Amino acid sequence: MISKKIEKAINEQIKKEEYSSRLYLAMASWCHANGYPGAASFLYTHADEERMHQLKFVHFLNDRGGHAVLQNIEEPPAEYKTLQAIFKEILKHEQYITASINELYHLCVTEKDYTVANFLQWFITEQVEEESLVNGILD
Ligand code: OFO
Repeated sequence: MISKKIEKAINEQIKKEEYSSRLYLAMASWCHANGYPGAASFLYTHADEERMHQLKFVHFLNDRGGHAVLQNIEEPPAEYKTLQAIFKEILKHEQYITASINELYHLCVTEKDYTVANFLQWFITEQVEEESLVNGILD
């Protein structure tokens, strides 16, 4: 069983993963429409990966006796200045997601929910890879 506090925090994370997917889809669409097919293809795939992250949380929360609830999601920007600006924005967003996962992990340890903490290990490793990938592209 999962505490209400952790359930609420996971639902917040579900919202953030859904936003990530929509943000990268909006960026993919801009790249596609503005003559950057390679970046568009990369970002379409990345948007799918974020949706997979969202689903991982949804399944886990429901499996643990909680209830994954979808929330309102703000509209991602439709216009971008340059391709480099897009990837700078992605890096900033991924750093924000890393901080959010770390906060969630901290909450689980504080609440002594080691099952959720263990589940979050996958995301902690994933964030190292994602930040490194985007940093590499920017370089
Ligand atoms: Fe990009 O890792 Fe999920 O949000």
